[in-house]
Amino acid sequence: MALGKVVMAAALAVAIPFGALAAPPKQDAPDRPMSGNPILPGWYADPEAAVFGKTYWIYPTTSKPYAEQVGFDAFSSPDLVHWTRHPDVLKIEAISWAKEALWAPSVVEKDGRYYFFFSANDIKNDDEVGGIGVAVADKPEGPYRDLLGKPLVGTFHNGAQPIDQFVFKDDDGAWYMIYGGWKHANIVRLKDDFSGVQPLADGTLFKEITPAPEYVEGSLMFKRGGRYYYMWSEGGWGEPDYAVAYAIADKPTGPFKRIGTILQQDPEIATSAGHHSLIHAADDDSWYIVYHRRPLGETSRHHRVTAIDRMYFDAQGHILPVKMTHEGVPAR
Ligand code: FUB
Repeated sequence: MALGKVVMAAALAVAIPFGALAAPPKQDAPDRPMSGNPILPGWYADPEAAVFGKTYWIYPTTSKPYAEQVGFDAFSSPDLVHWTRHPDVLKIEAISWAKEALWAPSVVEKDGRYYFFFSANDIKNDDEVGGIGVAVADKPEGPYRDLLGKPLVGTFHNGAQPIDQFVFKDDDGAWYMIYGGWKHANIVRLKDDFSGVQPLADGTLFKEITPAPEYVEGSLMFKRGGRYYYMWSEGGWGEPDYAVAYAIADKPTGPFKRIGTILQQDPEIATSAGHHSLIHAADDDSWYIVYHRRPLGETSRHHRVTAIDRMYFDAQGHILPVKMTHEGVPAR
């Protein structure tokens, strides 16, 4: 299984000429077992998908009232169909400065260690303690311990609430973090030991890259065909019209121009679809979108489930609208 997490797509992109491998939506592998949707049991949101070695991982937010969001579970699978729960891979007791609202993991491997970026406390101003933190472990399943003993980003910059971070490694080895709630997004370049931020090429530390007035939160970046794709969530996550949109640019710092919506509610399937991540299988250039959605008939904003479906590009490299399903994806 030759697979790479989307944050490793810089290396993969060399082998994928832009637009050369476009594929229309299709129903494939009818003989293989299907994952079904949702793929995780229980209320889980903001799923971060990763591939470490030959194992698929999902690190979600536990979707509960904020005061009860005091830990993270992880899930692993050999085939995208059979998932094993790893409870409490990061507990709030391991983060001295966090008290609630543990959200939106972004997990990467670097030099044989695993780094778990998270948001905590849902801070509303710079007087509150909280923001984006980072924890570290020797194994994907943890246990993770706080790396810094304080937030990595603990204040507002350019109006962006410090939440919903996504960590991205570029071709040249530079690590970037894209983040931000409250309708503003920033990009920062991380120090190599993830202990803080260092100046971007233009000298700024926190560069605003808000791609469109519709931007709300849930940033994600990947590289394909030498270009940078920026994806994000729009609307309110408690509302049915939560959705995912995207833009493309020649640099990770943009400028980005919104192209369109690719994931949104379907009256036959679910509402409130958003805050996603991606898996890219390099061997057959297939892409999977892992996202949360609200089952039809559910009204509690915390009742969000994690689902997986295929994502396709057209010949120009544009992302085609995702068809949400109850069937999910075939085993691989
Ligand atoms: O799960 C908590 C928050 O809901 C996330 O930070 C947002 O992106 C939204 O999904």
